[in-house]
Amino acid sequence: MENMNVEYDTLIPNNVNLSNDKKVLKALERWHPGYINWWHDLGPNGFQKSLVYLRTAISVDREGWAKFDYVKMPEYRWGILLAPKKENRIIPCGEHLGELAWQEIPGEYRSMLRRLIVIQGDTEPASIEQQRHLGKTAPSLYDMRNLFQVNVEEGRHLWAMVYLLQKYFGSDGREEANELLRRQSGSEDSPRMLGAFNETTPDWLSFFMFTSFTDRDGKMQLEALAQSGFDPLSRTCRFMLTEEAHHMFVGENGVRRVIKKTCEEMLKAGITDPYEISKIRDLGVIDLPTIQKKINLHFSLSLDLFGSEVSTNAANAFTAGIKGRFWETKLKDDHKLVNDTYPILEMENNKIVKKKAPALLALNMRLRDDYVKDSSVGVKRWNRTIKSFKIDFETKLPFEGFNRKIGTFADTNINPDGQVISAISWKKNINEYLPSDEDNNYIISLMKPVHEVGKFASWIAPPDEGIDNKQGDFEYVKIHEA
Ligand code: BYC
Ligand code: FE
Ligand code: FE
Repeated sequence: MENMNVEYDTLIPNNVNLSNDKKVLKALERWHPGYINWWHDLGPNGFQKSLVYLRTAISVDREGWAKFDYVKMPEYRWGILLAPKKENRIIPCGEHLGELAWQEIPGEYRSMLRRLIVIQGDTEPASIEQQRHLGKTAPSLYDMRNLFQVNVEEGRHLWAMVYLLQKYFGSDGREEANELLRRQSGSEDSPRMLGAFNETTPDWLSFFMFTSFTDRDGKMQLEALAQSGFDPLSRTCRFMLTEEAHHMFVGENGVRRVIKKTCEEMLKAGITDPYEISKIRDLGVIDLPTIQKKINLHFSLSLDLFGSEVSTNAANAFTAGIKGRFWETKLKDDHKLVNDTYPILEMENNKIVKKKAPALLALNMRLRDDYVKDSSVGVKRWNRTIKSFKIDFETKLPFEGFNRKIGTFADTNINPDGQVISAISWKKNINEYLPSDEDNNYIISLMKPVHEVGKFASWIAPPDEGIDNKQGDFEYVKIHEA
């Protein structure tokens, strides 16, 4: 058995025995100051000296996970943590199916692996940059704590990818690691790599939508990379997935609490029509149609993260055994897919047609389908809340072709119901589909910080349960105590 204890005596906390891997330790120690500078410049704005009630992993087994304590964010013991090795793990798909998983990089797949690891690594600091101003408008200390928990863990995910780059990719890995701190979300000259990570997250409803929908893309991509025949990547992603669950909880529950508060206030005021927008806004809550528009926006941005429906990149990665499907090992087929087909949607003469494509080429579409299924579970929960107030409204996921920039639907105007429409009609109705400036300004106007212990902003209900079973009057962030 290899030693999987977490070392805290090195500058870089880790469970990969870095104290015996001096070269990599040195490389990471050299990267560390840049990370800290980046964290101070582009990480959470303010609160760096506050004490935040954070969860830190002290070991990678189930029992070791939940250690909660007050920590200053820059002192959070992020660390490089890999899930335990599975002895004799085999490559689950592609042309190397059944061979022992690789502990070193196979030369012929080096650049493909590097690209995937760099893209994955790029999203992590990007999300922190996108969320950096939100601490200032947190609707409660509970929410502020959750935001910072997500942020420090995304920082750890960056470390996890940088470790792989530094350990396995030599000097070009080092360069890529430096580039990860140089690109910047929303920058003109050196933007983050994927579209959704250059958008802004200007308000807390956006944050909850982002963690519901975009972190869920993270989950799906990590599940696919956890199937990798490159074992260190698989183990890294398996551990990241344990954190991802909390990110999606924060998002899905956050949206649910916003919905709940809206419904409560409508009921109290005797408003049953969810489209009485101005009356509902007078109550200091966010009307359900605006919440739906936010869903439309964040869901469509997140779908773009799956790439094109038909992709040779995806086929190559699968065939190489570098990236599997969602829960690959549980699927009952030959795991090679050479002769299989998969149903896809495609634009043809301005019509949406269902077609069969070679299954290998359709792997992005397949992962996206799994993602849509996973997302719809959350939507059902939101609707259960609305229903419990007997309000006649259902949130729903827009059609997959709506508002897309990547893939077959990119150049077509399609409404949320899935009808192809004219450019004129799109322009005319855009404010019904996506949040308008007025909607966004209204939401921004609600973003007033609430720092009193146990109190919540007008537009969001308290959670049903505290973090770590804490009571409602728990001080999740000691803002001024240092
Ligand atoms: N934006 O064959 P195609 C997370 C490019 S989120 C810009 O269609 P492929 C997190 C593509 O790069 C998970 N460009 O797609 C969440 C390619 O360019 P090149 C992040 C895009 O390669 C919240 C070209 O279009 N991890 O962890 O099969 C908080 C043709 O590509 C986009 C991963 O994504 C786009 N949206 O699939 C924090 C896993 N889409 O190379 C963290 C690693 C495509 O021809 N990445 N392009 O110049 C991958 O597996 C794949 O690269 C993708 C794209 C799924 C992203
Ligand atoms: Fe992440
Ligand atoms: Fe995440």
